[in-house]
Amino acid sequence: MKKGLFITFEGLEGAGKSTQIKKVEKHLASKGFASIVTREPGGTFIGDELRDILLDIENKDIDYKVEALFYAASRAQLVSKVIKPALQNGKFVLSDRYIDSSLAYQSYGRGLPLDLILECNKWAISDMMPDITFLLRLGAEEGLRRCQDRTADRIESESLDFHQRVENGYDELAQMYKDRYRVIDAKSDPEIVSQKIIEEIDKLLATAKVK
Ligand code: Z5A
Repeated sequence: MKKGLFITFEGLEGAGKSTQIKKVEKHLASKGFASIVTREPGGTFIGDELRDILLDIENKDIDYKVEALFYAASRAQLVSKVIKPALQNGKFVLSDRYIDSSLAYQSYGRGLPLDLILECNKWAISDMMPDITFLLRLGAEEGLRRCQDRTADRIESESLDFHQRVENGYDELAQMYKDRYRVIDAKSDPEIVSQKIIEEIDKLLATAKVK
């Protein structure tokens, strides 16, 4: 039976997901909660192999269906080998991207049918949905600007138009899944962003009566 809490972080590249996850992990540790951090795609041997294929800039001709299935396959392996066991052991799971990334990028970004991406991923994750999802909201231009000093991978090197479709997709998802989503303005200073996230997590801890 599931005991730990499952928290996911979503948003465009450069939104600050990894930065914030480190702060949340520290906050939870200060309260005596053990957590593990996962990152998608990847996080298992098979997932990391798929990550290499998915992000390799040489693989520009990948079929969008194959792309969607590889992301879902990486996620299925991560859920069964890492996320489910950690939650069953009472740990918190902090995941840098999860199912909503496929809805935002493969459906809103690539134009694949939302219901198919959703169904295929629900099967992949055995219906293991997050307890709470933080959308770190940042405009596509600002996100790309934050990451301009590093070498762009296959997805990062997509057009601004693609990243804007993903941005709009996340906004629609936040409306669709109001109960699960917490939308956080990611433009502010990292400390302010983390205060807002931690406030929400503390509320969740209080209501979920996690001991
Ligand atoms: N993808 C997909 O298409 N479908 C899927 O199902 C999944 C993923 C799961 C994975 O890339 C790519 O795969 C991703 C979506 C796609 N591509 N895109 N675009 P990744 O794992 O390599 O990258 P990412 O997930 O996009 O992470 P990121 O670019 O590293 O962003 P981040 O983790 O959100 O940001 P960060 O590393 O914490 O910060 C980035 C920079 O901004 C860094 O210099 C920070 O110091 C700075 N930063 C952070 N916060 C702030 C604030 N508040 N103010 C100013 N500067 C800040």
